[in-house]
Amino acid sequence: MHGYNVKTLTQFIIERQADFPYATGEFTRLLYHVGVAAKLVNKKVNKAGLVDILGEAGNINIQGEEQKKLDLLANWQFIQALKNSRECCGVASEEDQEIITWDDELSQDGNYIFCMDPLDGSSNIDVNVSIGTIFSIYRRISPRGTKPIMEDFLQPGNKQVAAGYVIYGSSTMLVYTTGRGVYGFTLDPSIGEFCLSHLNILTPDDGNIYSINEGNYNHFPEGVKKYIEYCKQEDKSTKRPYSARYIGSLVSDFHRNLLKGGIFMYPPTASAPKGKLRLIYECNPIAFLAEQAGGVATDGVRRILDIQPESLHQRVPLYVGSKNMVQKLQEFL
Ligand code: P6P
Repeated sequence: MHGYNVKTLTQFIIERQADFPYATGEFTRLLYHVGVAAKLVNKKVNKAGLVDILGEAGNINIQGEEQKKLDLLANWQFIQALKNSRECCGVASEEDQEIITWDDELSQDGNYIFCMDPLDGSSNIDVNVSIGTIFSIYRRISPRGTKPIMEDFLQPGNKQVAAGYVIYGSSTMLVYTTGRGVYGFTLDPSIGEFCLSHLNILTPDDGNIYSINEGNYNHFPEGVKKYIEYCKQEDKSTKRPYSARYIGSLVSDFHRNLLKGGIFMYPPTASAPKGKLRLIYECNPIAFLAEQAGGVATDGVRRILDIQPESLHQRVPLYVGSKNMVQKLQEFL
């Protein structure tokens, strides 16, 4: 009899509930609902090629980008699940200009706020490149029983209670941290459960992969140009020249580097003088995960998690990955 010893996300969350001071099960329920939304979005992503949800949704999202239908579906799906959890009092999403709150008392009693990019890398959807959901969870600052306010969402990343991503790739994985290590769960479609597959992910201190869109090379800061040249120099003792790997989907590039070692860079460019990636729902969760796995995440000057956000959709440069690689880059910056 070949049963296999599987631990589902739900079992794991409940087991780890005891890690939480004054654990009341509220956070457990919230994370459970994130898992449900991830499974539902996965279903849609996997069928994207078949069902007519490809292509432009026609309207422009607040980023001025063509909004693809799958973006809208993923955004709606996560917001529904968060509302159903009754533990979340508000949501900040890349797809919505303003924070999302609800009028009912139960939701306003929620202790957590949720920031997300519901489907990052959506320009990759139509060409079947893996995409992802990125999320970040905070305890609210404003009193329970009221609607959350902007200050609840402008907390620095070092106040995160949890962060994670779902990668809809060759397999679908949910990777998250609550500040006690990074855990990976792989979706087993045959039982419809996320099963623990990576216990306590640690990123190598060194790697030989560098990820950056070199099309913007001419506009990079001098230090970044020098580091890229360093990556290309021959030096067997430091495994150089490194390999250039860039998918153009943050979750995919980050996930590969997290497991194998490497550095991901999105510096300021001509079209994005403050960097392209968003602090609140892209850089902060990625930085929390990177640090929990032993890596480093900086905007070139500041630790990402220490940056005090000023606005909901604020962009920052991002340099994240293996400790020694990011530190080498900082020498050039
Ligand atoms: P570029 C996708 O649109 C995204 O937001 C991230 O997932 C990805 O890392 C980045 O933009 C790619 O940007 O300018 O290199 O195409």
